[in-house]
Amino acid sequence: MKTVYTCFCTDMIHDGHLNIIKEAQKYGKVIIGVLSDEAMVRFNRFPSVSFSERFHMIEKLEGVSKVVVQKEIMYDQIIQELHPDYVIHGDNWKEGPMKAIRENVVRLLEAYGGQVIDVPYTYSKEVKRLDAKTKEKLSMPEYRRKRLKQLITLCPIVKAIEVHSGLTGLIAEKTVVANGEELDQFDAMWISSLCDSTAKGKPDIELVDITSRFRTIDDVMEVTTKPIIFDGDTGGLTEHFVYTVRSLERMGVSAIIIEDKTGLKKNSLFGTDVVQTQDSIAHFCEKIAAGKAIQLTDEFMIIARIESLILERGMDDALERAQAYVEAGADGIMIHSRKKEPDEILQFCDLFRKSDTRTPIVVVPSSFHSITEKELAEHGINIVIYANQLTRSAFPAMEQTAKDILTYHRAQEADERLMPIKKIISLIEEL
Ligand code: SPV
Ligand code: MG
Repeated sequence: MKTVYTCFCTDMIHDGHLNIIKEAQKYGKVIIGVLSDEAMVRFNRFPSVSFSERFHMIEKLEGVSKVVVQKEIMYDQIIQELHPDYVIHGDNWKEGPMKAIRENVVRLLEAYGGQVIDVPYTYSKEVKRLDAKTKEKLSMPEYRRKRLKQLITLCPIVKAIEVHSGLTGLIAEKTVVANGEELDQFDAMWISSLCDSTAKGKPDIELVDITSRFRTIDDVMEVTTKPIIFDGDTGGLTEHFVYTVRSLERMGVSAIIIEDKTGLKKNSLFGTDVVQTQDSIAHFCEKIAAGKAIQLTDEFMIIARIESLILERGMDDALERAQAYVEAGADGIMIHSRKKEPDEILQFCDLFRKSDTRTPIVVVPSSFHSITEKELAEHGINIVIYANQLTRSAFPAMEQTAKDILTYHRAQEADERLMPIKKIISLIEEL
């Protein structure tokens, strides 16, 4: 008997899946692959139920002969193992990033005369409703908050991008690329103090108050499901910081990063060009400990950011602080640098990892931007934050458009570069 293979990467079974099984049965014995959590976060969205629950859910379906694990998004390994006569899938994979997966399958099957079967995708009201329900679930505080910790265990390196509005949130949420044989997307979002302030036309000196920062988080949360890392600047007074921790935790934010500076905070990328005061180890540890003592879940993370390299205080100072902050309860360490080369960051990570293999390390490669995620991961880094690139790409584009309109006294010249009106009015889906 011939075999028909399909891969499911879903948290619930709807009519669309049942239809695929029904169609598949016409061709032979049905084998279903369940996509691993690791692959699912890159391809689709974070699974809201565990892998074993998803596996059992599919095992129980009628008409299924065998259920297997598909470890990777691309089908090379699974096809080599199963050698199916057919691979069946909804025809929605002919468009968008999923096209790369279909091409991969076609190529693999062609090698031995296998065939792809495209089944018309089931666009029913019920399918749409169930899909929206899963997505909504992921946006709820109790699901979103814990996701950063889950991702740290699942991903070789967690990739976060800066967001400062609903619109940038949507870019972080929805951008997926198909790079040859690979699909990828961002895992998390960074609410940067620099970009949140810049969007409001204000300097990055803790001037935008916490209520306004929360408002930004809320705008982002309304339209996204991915976890949020909040740039908490210095954390403010310890007496205020504890309230911030409580609020963020309640909102469903996954982590706050606070930096060991005191007094008037200036952006780190100014380095020693401006006066910046580093906090004492003892005082900063007290702040971390107070935050940890007040939080109510095990899921929320307080990450301590070390400014020693920025302020040219040396590697030993950075390492001493890292150890002290971890002992005070920090759930992670962020080490920052404004050097063009990543050497001091990598040296720090290598030395830190000699005595601490567990505490997550976060880096922000804004100035040392040539280093790849793979290299960072090889040095034990767990989270990479692209802290300001969306703001920096939008500003010159907007400025050029303003200049063009002033130069030509009309909008035609600028318009050629712009998103079509039809696209902008339909960019945001209505409920
Ligand atoms: C931010 O994005 O606001 C940061 C990172 O704190 S940096 O600007 O590099 O200091
Ligand atoms: Mg900042």
